[in-house]
Amino acid sequence: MASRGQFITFEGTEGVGKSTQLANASTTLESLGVDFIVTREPGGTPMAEAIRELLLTPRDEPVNDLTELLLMFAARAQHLHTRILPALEKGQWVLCDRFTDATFAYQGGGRGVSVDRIAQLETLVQGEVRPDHVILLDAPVETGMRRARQRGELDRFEQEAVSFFQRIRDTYLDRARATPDRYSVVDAGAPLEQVSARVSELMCKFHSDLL
Ligand code: Z5A
Repeated sequence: MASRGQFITFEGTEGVGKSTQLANASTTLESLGVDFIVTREPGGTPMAEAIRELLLTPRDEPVNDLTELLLMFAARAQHLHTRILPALEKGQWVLCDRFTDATFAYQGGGRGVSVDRIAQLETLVQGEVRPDHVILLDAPVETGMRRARQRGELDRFEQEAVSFFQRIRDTYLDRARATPDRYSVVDAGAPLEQVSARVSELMCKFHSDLL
């Protein structure tokens, strides 16, 4: 029977380069002969992608914080149980663009939902499942916002103020300090070649640690 795959998530404030580094990490894993899937949250299955659409679309109706939180976890339940866990059980690695750290950062740090409430839903939906490694791409908020804004139209989250993203960055960094074994904090404000080299190095390390 194949050993369980590694579950690796990519986190950070908007525009820090998660998509770019997921592609870079994929190239490295291919060169190592690792079988893997790439996915994202919210989303990753047709139903969870439909929930993503609900969450990201700017709307006139104010969105209640609890509604937003429950939709994040509804999408996660579908994604985790129908896509992520089956892949891990087959021995595939899972590279995921955001996971529950984003909920602690955005809904917790950003919106002010209590950590206890998020932790209760984390246990309900995930049981003991947590990422094996979290790559936290960290850069000044303005750097990521500038990069993201060059892309054009802003989604419902991207329309928030700098202070919202600053609280998110602070929450991510606090979480990384609290469990340093699980987090790799990468300076995402550095030139692209440097960030990519560091992320590739981490992929090689996670692979060699299992040999
Ligand atoms: N959300 C939430 O609230 N709660 C949750 O639990 C979850 C999510 C799971 C969607 O996420 C929203 O959902 C998100 C949080 C919320 N909202 N926000 N903000 P998303 O991940 O799809 O959206 P995003 O954070 O806005 O990601 P993004 O804008 O797609 O950015 P990215 O993937 O981190 O960056 P990128 O596309 O790789 O790079 C952006 C540009 O910068 C691009 O032109 C690159 O070529 C360039 N780039 C990348 N790296 C560099 C370096 N090092 N130097 C120079 N230029 C660079």
